[in-house]
Amino acid sequence: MEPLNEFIIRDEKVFSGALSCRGCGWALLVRHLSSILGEETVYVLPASCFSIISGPYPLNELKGSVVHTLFAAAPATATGIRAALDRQGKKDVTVAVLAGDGGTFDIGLQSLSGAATRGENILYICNNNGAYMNTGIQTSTATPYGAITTTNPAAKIKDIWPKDLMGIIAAHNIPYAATASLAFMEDFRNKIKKAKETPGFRLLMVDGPCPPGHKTEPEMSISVARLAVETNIFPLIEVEHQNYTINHEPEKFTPVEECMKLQGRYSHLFKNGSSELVKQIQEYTDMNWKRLKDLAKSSVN
Ligand SMILES: Cc1ncc(C[n+]2csc(CCOP(=O)(O)OP(=O)(O)O)c2C)c(N)n1
Ligand code: SF4
Ligand SMILES: [Mg+2]
Repeated sequence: MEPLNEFIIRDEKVFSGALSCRGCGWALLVRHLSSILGEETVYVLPASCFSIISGPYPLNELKGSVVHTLFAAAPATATGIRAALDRQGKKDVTVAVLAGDGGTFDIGLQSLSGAATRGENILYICNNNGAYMNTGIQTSTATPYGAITTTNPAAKIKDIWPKDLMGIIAAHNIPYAATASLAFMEDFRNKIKKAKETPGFRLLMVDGPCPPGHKTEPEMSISVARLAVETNIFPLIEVEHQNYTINHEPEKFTPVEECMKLQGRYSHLFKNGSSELVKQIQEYTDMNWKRLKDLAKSSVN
């Protein structure tokens, strides 16, 4: 693959005036994604904040075709669209699902697994902002441990570790899966290009800044996303047929609290200094990082 070696949008494929909050990951993600996929793309949207941001017809934000579908059914809808396009001989048209973590980790998981197992020629993008943001910050199985949402019971914190979606999707033995961050734009854009050019079922999971949900200042979105990678909270990896590659190794150790302290959803953990829970989150993060390094070491690359 010829790398893009740039992070500038030269060919804008969205109209101005996105309906997102300021500092929203969805808005930036889609600007870059669409500039690489081009107008000959069918976007399939299950319910999420992006259902709103994409705009009501005829005021669509995206230059391309947009199909809104049920929360649970995006990969199945995309499968049907793919089949219809292939029947028309339009094999070069990309079919891209744009889903949130709720639509991916929880409600659309069986449909996702079905399409991945069948090896459908679909590009699946998950904007993982760690909760059901569009309906008021409810917990999903992607919500990080220790975070406050509006639906956690009594103690008001999430006390379950998030699901390993990349591990689940890797087990489907698909040709290409990767994580990406808006703070590492060159890596992100190259992954979109690679995913576009790889035939078969492909998945990208992007860390999604969300100022109202994470309780951050809009201008901090990229700094927080960068720290999530530098602390190993959100490692940048690729998985090709179950072979792991680590794309960014932090040059120095940065404790998780550097990233967490900037987000109001964790403020309760720092009321009297750093809490026992922060220590547990650090241990879990270190363990997960070591696990990924071991997987990469034993992979055939
Ligand atoms: C079957 C169904 N249940 C609930 C809803 C209401 N709903 C719309 S968007 C949304 C939240 C989506 O969360 P996520 O997938 O994480 O995307 P985000 O809003 O965070 O971008 C919910 C619960 C719905 N549209 N359909
Ligand atoms: S609530 Fe979060 S994900 Fe939704 S539009 Fe606002 S910033 Fe984006
Ligand atoms: Mg979400």
